[in-house]
Amino acid sequence: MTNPGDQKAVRSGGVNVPVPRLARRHFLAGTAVALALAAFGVRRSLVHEARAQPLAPGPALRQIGEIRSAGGRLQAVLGSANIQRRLPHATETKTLRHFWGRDVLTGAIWPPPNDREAMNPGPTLRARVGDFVEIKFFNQIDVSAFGDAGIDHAETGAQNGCEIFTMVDGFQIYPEGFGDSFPNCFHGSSTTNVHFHGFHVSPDGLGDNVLLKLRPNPRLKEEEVSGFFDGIFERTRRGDPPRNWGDLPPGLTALQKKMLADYDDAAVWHGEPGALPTANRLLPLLKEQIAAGLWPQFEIGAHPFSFQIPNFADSDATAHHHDAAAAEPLVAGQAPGTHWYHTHVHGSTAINMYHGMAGVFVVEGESYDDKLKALLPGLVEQVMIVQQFAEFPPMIVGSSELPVLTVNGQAHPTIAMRPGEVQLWRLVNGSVDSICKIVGFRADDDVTADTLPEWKQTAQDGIQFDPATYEAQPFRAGGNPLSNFAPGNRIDLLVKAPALASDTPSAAFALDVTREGSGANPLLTLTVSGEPVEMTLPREANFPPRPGFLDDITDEPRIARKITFSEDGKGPQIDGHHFADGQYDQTMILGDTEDWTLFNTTTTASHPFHIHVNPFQVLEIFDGKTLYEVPTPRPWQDTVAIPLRTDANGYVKIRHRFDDFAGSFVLHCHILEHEDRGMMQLVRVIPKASVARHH
Ligand SMILES: [Cu+2]
Repeated sequence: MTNPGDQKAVRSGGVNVPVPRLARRHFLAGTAVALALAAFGVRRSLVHEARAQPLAPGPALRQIGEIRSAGGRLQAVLGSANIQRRLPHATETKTLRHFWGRDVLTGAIWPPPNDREAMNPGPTLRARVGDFVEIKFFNQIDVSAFGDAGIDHAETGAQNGCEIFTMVDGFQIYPEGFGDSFPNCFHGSSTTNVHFHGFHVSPDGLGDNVLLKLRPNPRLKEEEVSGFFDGIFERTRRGDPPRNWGDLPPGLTALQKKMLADYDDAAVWHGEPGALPTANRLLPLLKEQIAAGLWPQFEIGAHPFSFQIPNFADSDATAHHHDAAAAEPLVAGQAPGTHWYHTHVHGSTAINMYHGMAGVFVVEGESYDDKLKALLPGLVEQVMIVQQFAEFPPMIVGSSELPVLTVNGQAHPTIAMRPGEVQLWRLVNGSVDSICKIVGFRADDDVTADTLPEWKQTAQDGIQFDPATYEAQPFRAGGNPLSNFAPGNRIDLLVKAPALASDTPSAAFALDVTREGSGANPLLTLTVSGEPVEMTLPREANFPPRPGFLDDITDEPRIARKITFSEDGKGPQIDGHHFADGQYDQTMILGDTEDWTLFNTTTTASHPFHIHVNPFQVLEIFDGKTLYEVPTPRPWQDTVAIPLRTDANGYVKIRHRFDDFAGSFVLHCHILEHEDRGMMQLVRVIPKASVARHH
């Protein structure tokens, strides 16, 4: 299947077997590497990075534009669109895709219109627990602008559905060199959606619906859908949200049906416009899925995200039952903290994340940041997203390089603090494949400061620590296989700048991180200078307690599952198979507690496991040598790197409870090349109540 925007390029003789614009010698070198990688999976060992590079303070950390909620509503327009940018260390400008945003209340636009240079994440979204999220999401990507560079030309029926990268002499690097086949391959890269990572909301309909595939339509005008979307938001606020697709405003569904019919009529198949086989047409699929009671997966041009961020009051816990409908009390709430959003269409998650299509979503709340700010008046926040930028996933163009880690689009930015100051650093690992661990601060040898900066982790994956966990700092402690900053992970740190000696006007420190397969390297620089400030890090006794719904799970697990992540020469798989469309690999019952043991048989990479909707607690983690049992109270996570196989398979044992929301969603590896290539499962939570009877 193709996109409306494809036609121009294809009709004018667009190349179906695109050739990356690289010099031939690069192809040859790249091919040898690609073949070696495909055959032996030795990617990580090819990475060489120097240890402990000297400090080289970079530019001041860019502040990403924020769209903030007001009056209980986060009102934003978010768009996916083309952008021209020069990638880090590149000389040529490329056409990439990005997220832009507009604050509906202030009219402010991100990135700023005069910004022609920077690599950008999407705007930072900031709301409070209990707020309504009202996002008008557009896909305005112009596919024809990508020319013959291999973007989304694969679904035209001319090939097997996967993106294709070929050397000038015709040798196919991808997918042949990797043995990938549709749909578990890179494909469909101009189709977008948004995953709200870390959100405890419905996975269906207008919520955190990653099964949605929003096709581009750069000609659709905002005003054609804006009024319909406002009506949907208003209904959601008064507790009567649309329950299914047929419950949407009739004018909107009529417009969607017309755009789907236009697409079916115009799409190119085997070089011929309008020749799309029935099985590939979107309008018949829509009707079929509606008849089956599903939210249809294909929409065109625009989609409204409309949901409330659940506000859990401890008093709600008295009604502890598990058949939550809209008006019923919640069993769990939304943890206030550092969450994020990113594109999540199977087949194009990696490439779109390499283009930067992700942003931070800060959820504020009384139980966490309100209390930290009360303890630390004047507390400054630094909101940071770590990303890697590239035109294509490096593996498919035969590159063994890991793209440089950037923070807010910059390599090695600098944060300035005053002596004694404490700041809250919110860090998101939005990289595609870098399993990181924060090592700590380091000073240049010639700098004398009384001490290094102090730092304490306060939250993991946007979920605040219990005071005892804050005291124990398990993710910092050596001797356990926990990594705190794999792709998908978030960490909040309270960082306290040291006092300076009287003859030292300023000092600089590197914050070092390791990446799996390489040593420690500076992620950013902290400089300390100016008038000293009196601020004190919280202690266990005054650190904010967790709200009741974040107590450790004490329910007995009803079911134990074992799930195995492997590569083993067949590509990235879970339980011995790739992602299978329409096949539920795990079905859980609403309200159940389950223990899952997640194994990793791969010797070259940890696989960061992520599941949507509900977080979990790690009980045990094993790196093939050392078993670490996590003491209670246990931290919560929504992403955990399953250690790679050493003497034995690595594993993680987790406990989770499937609260509040029935529906279909996914679990997957957060190395996004693995996800796109099939290391993902479709799962569902079903209500306990059933009319089925045996007696
Ligand atoms: Cu993986």
